Amino acid sequence: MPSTLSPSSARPLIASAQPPVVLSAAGSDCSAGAGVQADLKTFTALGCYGMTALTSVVAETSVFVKSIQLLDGAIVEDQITVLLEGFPVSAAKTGMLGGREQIKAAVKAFRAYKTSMPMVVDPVMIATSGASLLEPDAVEVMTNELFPLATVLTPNLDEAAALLGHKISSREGMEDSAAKLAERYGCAILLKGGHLEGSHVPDILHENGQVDWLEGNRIEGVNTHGTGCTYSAAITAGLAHRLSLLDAVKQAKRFVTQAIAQHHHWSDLQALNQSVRLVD
Ligand code: PXL
Repeated sequence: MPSTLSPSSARPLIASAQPPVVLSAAGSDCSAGAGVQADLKTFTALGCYGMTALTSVVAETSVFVKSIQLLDGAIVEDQITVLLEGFPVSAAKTGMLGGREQIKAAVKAFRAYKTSMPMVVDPVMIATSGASLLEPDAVEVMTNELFPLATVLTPNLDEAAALLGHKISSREGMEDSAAKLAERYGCAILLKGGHLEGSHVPDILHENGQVDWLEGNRIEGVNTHGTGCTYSAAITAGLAHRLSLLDAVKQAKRFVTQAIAQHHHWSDLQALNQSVRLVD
């Protein structure tokens, strides 16, 4: 600090107000558009101190997944445990968990410290690029053991269709499906309509029998890799700031929409990826 500044006029390097602490248990996307990297950027942008428990490492870009390595359950459990033991975590989310072993480990760690902390569960199954991010035999463990910990589930239309066993292609279908999922899993459901055809991107929040639609306009021609991760991380940040679930979702939808509108153009990289894919 320069000696001409008196202590009272000096701006502290670290703000005294503590940001809420949030935790994401999810996979690593080395291209940093999705996964824990997207979560951390979102947490920071929304005034939270973000922490991560890695479940898997994915070698990918926004257009293809090259390989996936799932981490041992023991290290997944230990990361979550030390963070919940050591920090005042205000809210948590789960993203890509990958397989049965990782889901069981995360559930064991969260159950051991389950407080009234809100949990956002993003039932990640398939990447935007089309690659599977969840082993097929893990769906049952996810629904039976992880979903009961959720404050809110955030499926997209494909994930909701996989859970319900039928396609969803209209607003009426979304309303009906959100109600069915809320009843089946006993928690709030944010069903995201990004995969609906047309220029509108409506999402529906079903919470304790109350239904709210969140409207949005499609921004054409943008790679949306990572938007699901960003959305659920932004909801987690809002809940950590003690917003109601509806307000947290509204704020998160605005944040994601803005992020899509201000996307980076990596046109050279995308061209390179396309050619890598051809020879892969
Ligand atoms: O968008 C879902 C998702 C979650 N987690 C990781 C991912 C992706 C999509 O690619 O890579 C690590």
